[in-house]
Amino acid sequence: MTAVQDIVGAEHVLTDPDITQSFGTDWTRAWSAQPLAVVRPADTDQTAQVLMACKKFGVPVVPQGGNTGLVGGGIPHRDNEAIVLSMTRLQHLGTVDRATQTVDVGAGVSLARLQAHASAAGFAYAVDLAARDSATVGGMIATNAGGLRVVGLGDTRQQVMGIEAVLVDGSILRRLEPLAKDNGGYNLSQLMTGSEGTLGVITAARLRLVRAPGTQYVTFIGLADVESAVSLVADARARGDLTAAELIRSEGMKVVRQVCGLAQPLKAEHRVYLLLETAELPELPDDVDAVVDPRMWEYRDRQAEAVATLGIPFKLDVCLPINSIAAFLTELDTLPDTQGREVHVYAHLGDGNLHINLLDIDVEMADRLDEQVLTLVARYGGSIAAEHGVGVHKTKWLHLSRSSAEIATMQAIKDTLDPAGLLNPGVLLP
Ligand code: FAD
Ligand code: 2HG
Ligand code: ZN
Repeated sequence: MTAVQDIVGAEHVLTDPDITQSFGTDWTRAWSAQPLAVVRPADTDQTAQVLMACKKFGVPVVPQGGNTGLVGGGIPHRDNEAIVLSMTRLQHLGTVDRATQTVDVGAGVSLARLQAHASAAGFAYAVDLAARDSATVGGMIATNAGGLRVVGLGDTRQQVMGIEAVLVDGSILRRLEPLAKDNGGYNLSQLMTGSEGTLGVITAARLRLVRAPGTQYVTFIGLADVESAVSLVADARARGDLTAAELIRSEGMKVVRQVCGLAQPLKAEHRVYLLLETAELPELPDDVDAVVDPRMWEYRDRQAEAVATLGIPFKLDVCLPINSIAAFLTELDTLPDTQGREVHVYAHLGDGNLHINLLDIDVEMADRLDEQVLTLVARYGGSIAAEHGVGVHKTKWLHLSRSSAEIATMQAIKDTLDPAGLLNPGVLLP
C-alpha cells in the first residue's frame, strides 16, 4: 500500500474496514465484499500511476464512481482481493463550448452537477436518471446509462464525443477535442463506453449538450392495460415531440404512495399508469382519467427507492420489442416462480425497457428467476441487459443475448487490453 500512498497521498488511501465497507457494498445491498483498500486519485496522471503499481504487484482494480450501479459491477467480489479505485475526486468541469455545444468533464462529476452546469450556459445534458445526485460521468459512460429521455434524446453513448481513459499498463487514450468528424480508425471512445470498467479507467469525457427544453407537458394517465399504453406512446411518437414515455404498474404505484407518502393523483386506481412528456399536449380519449402536472415525475422517479425500502430487491433490467411487451408481461406473471407474487414492473416504455423487481427472494430462487425470466426475454427477441449493464449478475446469461462469436471477440479485446485480467474481474464476461 505504501507505493500507492506515495502516489495519491496517505489520506486518499482508505483501509479502515468501517469506512471501506460502504465502498464494497452496492446500492441494493445484494452484493458485498471487503475492499483491500479504497484509493482516491486526484487526476489522470495519478490514476495511471496507481494502475501501473497495481499491475506490477498483480492487484485487481475495481473502478467506482457514485456506486449507484444495480448489477454488482462496481464493487469487489471476494473479500480483501481488490482495491476500489474511487474516481470521485476528478471534478473538472470545462467551460461550455457554445460553438460545438459540447463540454469536457471529469469522470467524477455527478450527473446533477453536469446538468446544472449545462443549464447555466443555456443548454441541457440529454441523459437523466433518478440517481442523478450520486451517479458520475465515468460510471454513466462505463455502463452506457439510459434513463428517462432515451426515447427523445438518446442514451449516454449518443452524447459521448470522446473520452480520456487509462489502460491497465498506465497508457492514456485521450480524445477530448470537439471534432464533429474524426475518422482515424477504430472508435476507442465508443469501445470504452459500456465496457463496465473491464477495459480501462475513464478519467474525462467530451460530451454533447442539447438545447434547453422549452415548456414540457407531463401527462399522467391511468389505463386498463399495457396495450393501451403502447398505443398512446405510438401516437405521441408519431407527433414527433415525445421526450419521455414511462410506465408504472399498480403494484409500484401502491408502494411509492405508501413509502413516500404521495397522494392518489387520479380519480380512480388503475392497472397501469403512463407518464408522457411532450412539447404539445397529447391527444387523449375524452373519458380518460389523466392529469397534467410536472410533479407526476416523482411517482416514477422514486420507484427504485420505494421498493428498496421494503427489503433487498431482486432486480432484472431487460429490453423487449415494444409491441411484444403486453404478451411478455402476461407470461412473466405466470412463470413458476413469479406466480402468486407481487411483481413490480416500472419501465421506460418508449424504449421497451422493463425493470422487474421482486422482494423476499433467496439465492436459489434468484437463480431460478434469472433463468425463467431471461430465457423468456430471449424467446421474445429481447436483450437481457438493457441499460444497467451485465455486471456480475448476468455474466452467466450473456449467451442469451450475444452469439459465441460476439462473446469470443469481446474476450479477445479484453485479453489484449488487460492480459492479466486485473480490471474488474468477474464483470461482464463469463
Ligand atoms: P458505479 O455504480 O460506481 O459503477 C458502475 C460501473 O461502472 C461499474 O462496473 C464500475 O466498475 C464502472 N465504472 C465506474 N466509474 C468508472 C470509471 N471512471 N471508469 C471505468 N469504469 C467505471 N441507470 C440507467 O441506465 N437508467 C436509469 O434510469 C437509472 N436509474 C437509477 C435510479 C436509481 C435510484 C439508482 C440507484 C440507479 C439507477 N441507475 C440507472 C443505475 C446507475 O445509476 C447507473 O448505472 C449509473 O450509470 C452508475 O453510475 P455510477 O457513477 O454510480 O457508477
Ligand atoms: C429506473 O428506471 C432505474 O428507475 C432503476 O433504472 C431500475 O430499480 C430498478 O430496477
Ligand atoms: Zn431505468
